Amino acid sequence: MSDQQPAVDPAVTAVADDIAEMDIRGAATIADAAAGALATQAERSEAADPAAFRAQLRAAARELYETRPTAVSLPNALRFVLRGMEGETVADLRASTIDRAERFRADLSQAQEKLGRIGANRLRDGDVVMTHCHSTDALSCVEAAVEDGKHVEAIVKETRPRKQGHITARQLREWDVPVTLVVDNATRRYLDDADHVLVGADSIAADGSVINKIGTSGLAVNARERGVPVMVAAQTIKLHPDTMTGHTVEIEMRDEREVLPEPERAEITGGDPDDEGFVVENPAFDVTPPRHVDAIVTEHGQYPPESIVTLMRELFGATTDDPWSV
Ligand code: RI2
Repeated sequence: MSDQQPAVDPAVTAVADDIAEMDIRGAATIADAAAGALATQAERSEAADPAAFRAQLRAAARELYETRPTAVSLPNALRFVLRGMEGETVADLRASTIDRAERFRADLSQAQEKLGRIGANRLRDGDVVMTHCHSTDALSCVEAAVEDGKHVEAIVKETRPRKQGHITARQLREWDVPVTLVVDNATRRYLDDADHVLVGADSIAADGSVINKIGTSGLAVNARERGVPVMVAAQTIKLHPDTMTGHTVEIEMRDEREVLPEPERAEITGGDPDDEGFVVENPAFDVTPPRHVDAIVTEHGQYPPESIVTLMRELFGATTDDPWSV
């Protein structure tokens, strides 16, 4: 059977591996890389006929789809590109797929710029934002505010276990934004110094729930208690259309070694790798209910979380399909 599997180009497999390992990470960046990988598959395909070409593209999309389950930007990107694959010949299919992927990538970066300009309107001169993880959508709001001549400062949460706060801090320093880095446990104390909580999203559900890096929900609850508004910056590629029909968003559970390296584990268990009484869990995301979110900022404007479903219906219709599983 295996020799009948459509050939997926090694460059696509390399992108899929990088997404799974988080060398390529962040919902928008993953979507961009996945669209680029489908274009590469189209470019390099040696399929002899249109059916074989389509099967290869679907197989490539499947491999990319199976890397990480939570950020809906990935299936949304794959769907968008595969739906644009049109033509009666291999040459036409190739050209239409590459065009569609290029359009997707251009739209993505434009959407982020627009979103940033809208989000920047919420930031006043002298404001302090508290960030969690590393979100290019969230940082585009700070970038636009700085371009507008506003002085913005940031309290950057480290974000265990992978410390993406370091990426945020590096980016902000490149823009000359003053940064205070704090451990996640210091959140509540430093909320007193913040004017906004500013985070991104991996997926947004139809009821306005925000699925983002683990720790976001606790941050939002604390912010509500402290009276600090919570702003979620999310391009519409993060809207999860399946949630309109009752599906839930799968929360990715990652390898425990991200939390506890093996030598440290051995210190706890006395070197017993089969100690059933000791468990490490590593969920990558959590769900922040809409009541703890003040605004979702998209490239179409800002929305109270409860009304995001209207935008979702408008952009995605009522149903979705998985063209890679045909
Ligand atoms: P942008 C990240 O997930 C973070 O949760 C971040 O808030 C979100 O993606 C959105 O990032 P991970 O890939 O699309 O680090 O705004 O697990 O860049």
